[in-house]
Amino acid sequence: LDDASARSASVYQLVTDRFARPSSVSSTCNVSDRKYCGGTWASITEKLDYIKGMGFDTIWISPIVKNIDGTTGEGEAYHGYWTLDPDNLNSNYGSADDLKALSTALHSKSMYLMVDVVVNHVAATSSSTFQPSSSYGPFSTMEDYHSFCWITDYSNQTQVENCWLGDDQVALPDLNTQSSTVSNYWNNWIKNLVSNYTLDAIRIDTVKHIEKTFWPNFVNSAGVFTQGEVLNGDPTYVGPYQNDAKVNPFNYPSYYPLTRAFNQTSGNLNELVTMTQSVKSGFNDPTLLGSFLNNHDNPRFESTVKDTSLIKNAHAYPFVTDGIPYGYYGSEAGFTGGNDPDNREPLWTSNYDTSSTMYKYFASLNAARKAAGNASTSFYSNQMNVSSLSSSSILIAKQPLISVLSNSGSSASDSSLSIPASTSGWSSNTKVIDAISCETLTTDGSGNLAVTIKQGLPRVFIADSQKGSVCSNS
Ligand code: ABC
Ligand code: CA
Repeated sequence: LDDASARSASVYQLVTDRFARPSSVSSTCNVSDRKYCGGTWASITEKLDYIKGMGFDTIWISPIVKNIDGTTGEGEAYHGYWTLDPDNLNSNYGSADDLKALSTALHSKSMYLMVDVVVNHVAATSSSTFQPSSSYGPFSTMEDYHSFCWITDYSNQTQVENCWLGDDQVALPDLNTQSSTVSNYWNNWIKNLVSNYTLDAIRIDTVKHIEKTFWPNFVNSAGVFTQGEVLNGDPTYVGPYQNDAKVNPFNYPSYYPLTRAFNQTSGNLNELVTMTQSVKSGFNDPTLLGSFLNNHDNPRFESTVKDTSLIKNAHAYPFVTDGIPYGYYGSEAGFTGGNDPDNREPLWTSNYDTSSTMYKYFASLNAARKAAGNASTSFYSNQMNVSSLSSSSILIAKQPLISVLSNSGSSASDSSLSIPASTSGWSSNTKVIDAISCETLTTDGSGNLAVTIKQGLPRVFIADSQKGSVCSNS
């Protein structure tokens, strides 16, 4: 994927060990054990229609390289982030042929493969006894590493870049990315990885832990779209990673206000509106950020919020706003896991039910986004306008998609609002459809739309003439 095609992607993030496993494996998967549960690439391949049925066209899988074996004080490396040797694959997930078969199967369904890569560090069971050796593949000498120090102060950027993540149980020895041996290795590695497995996009781990000057060459060598994790809520901190380092960050700045806007009926919507403005001024291109509500590092939104309307409004946000929407596996199954490791549940317990409310809900959101993109070539690249509509709702105008999100909750009484023609761009007597309720409404003689919010549900409108497959099953 290049930037332009990445904008129209919709990504389903899965944890390889937990998404699907061969039917021959039947052991119980206790998330709190932090052990491998048996998920494989071949089993993902068998479940692509389940993902495609929700309208996602891209999958983000866990890091694929060989990790440290055995168990640690923090369990096994089931998540894939504890690199041992980047020149080999993690055999727990399958073989190179299995991974190639996954890539081929995706492409035959017009889907895309995004692989997670960790460049900042490797892993070891102790900081004091860490000895580089040939088991670390290319990184076998002391010169390949920054000397040991823990990151203790996240406001000290030198420390963030050159000291070590992890703790006494699992240390993450920090690679000396300033060494040309190390950076040249990584640049060749990513080029070959993309080519060997025909990858379409890359998710980059721990971006803020490597100096910005490292990234442009790495991104260039990858040659495909990259979405990077800069785990920080401040847009002025994250912005330069897109503007200067050329990695497109996940929208962590919006993530925190997003959760606070919809986690209760008195949530703060203004903070979210203001953040959309800060993001516009802080990033060269907000339409290339990765938008998400859930992921593998944060407690699921549903772990603390139980109101079904609040949950639906929060999940709608990444799909009706600027940026590339990311859905996290298990959201469609109503999973409620909290902090790592509880948010990494096995999906097989859900029986991959395609008739659940949330499965169909994600299909509706993806259909709305797709219809808007098909109707207008500039939908994905034009920036949205977000404004306050009432004390409990916001209006998101990203023509031709016009949405109203509310935090009044499912027990709220009906409330009437008006979407002004000046914001929507609709002309008089235009028929529009709500992709969520499938209700059809018509604008008045001035192009304004009278809308009733019922049970605090989100409203996602598109002109009926542009609806494509929206509501085609109802
Ligand atoms: C293991 C255990 C956990 C245990 C933990 C201490 O150790 O499994 O149960 O709680 C992988 C695994 C994890 C594992 C870790 C460490 O390795 O997935 O299960 O945890 O061994 C990425 C990945 C992540 C991955 C790694 C390591 C990195 O997405 O899955 O973890 O390869 C930092 C990093 C970030 C990293 C994250 C886990 O830790 O920067 O790259 N994620 C502040 C800091 C952030 C920090 C964050 C969390 O805390 O600024 O740098 O992230 O510790 C906002 C502020 C932010 C602030 C947040 C909390 O609040 O603006 O700055 O973030 O308002
Ligand atoms: Ca580093």
